Amino acid sequence: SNRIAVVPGSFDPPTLGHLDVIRRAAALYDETHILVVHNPAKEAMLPIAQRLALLEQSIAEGGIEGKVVVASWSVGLLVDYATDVGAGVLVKGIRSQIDVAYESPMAIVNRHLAGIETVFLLPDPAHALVSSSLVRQVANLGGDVAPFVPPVVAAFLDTGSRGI
Ligand code: COD
Repeated sequence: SNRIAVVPGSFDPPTLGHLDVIRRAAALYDETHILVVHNPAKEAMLPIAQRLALLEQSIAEGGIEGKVVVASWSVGLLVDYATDVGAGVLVKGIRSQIDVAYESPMAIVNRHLAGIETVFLLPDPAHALVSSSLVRQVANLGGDVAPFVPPVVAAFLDTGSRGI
């Protein structure tokens, strides 16, 4: 069904850019699954369980309306999760041409694998330059991440409760 969408990502940590895409997806679809996927290409900062908790709190704090489910996926293809929950659409946020180049081959493969379409959403330009990797760098060097992340994420990173 195309009424159910999956928004996949590393969300390490969730940013205001992620929240912008989540808000737009939740307004478009009857049911939106935010799926935390382990990306083996990136060195992780937060454990998956922590990312799930921060996403749930950010979504509640952001007053995002609609049916939103937060889940994680670590075995098998992303499209297997989508098929399992009856989703016909993956939603990805596009910051720049680099995202288009990175996402396009995956979108074609996912359509071949499972007939699942990928919908690209453009963020509010105010958040278009924010990335989790930027936030990880600023946090690791002791800088203030508050302009880039939901308040609950800023509070979590500020308290140094990451255990590093
Ligand atoms: N503005 C708008 N969109 C944004 C912003 C921003 N500031 N920041 C991030 N986004 C978007 C990203 O473009 C992406 O769509 C999403 O939010 C998540 O971003 P990240 O950085 O948290 O996640 P990524 O880029 O590490 O994505 C990881 C995935 C696991 C989703 C990705 O690698 C993927 O789809 N993998 C497929 C796994 C699979 O099944 N492979 C086989 C077939 S290809």
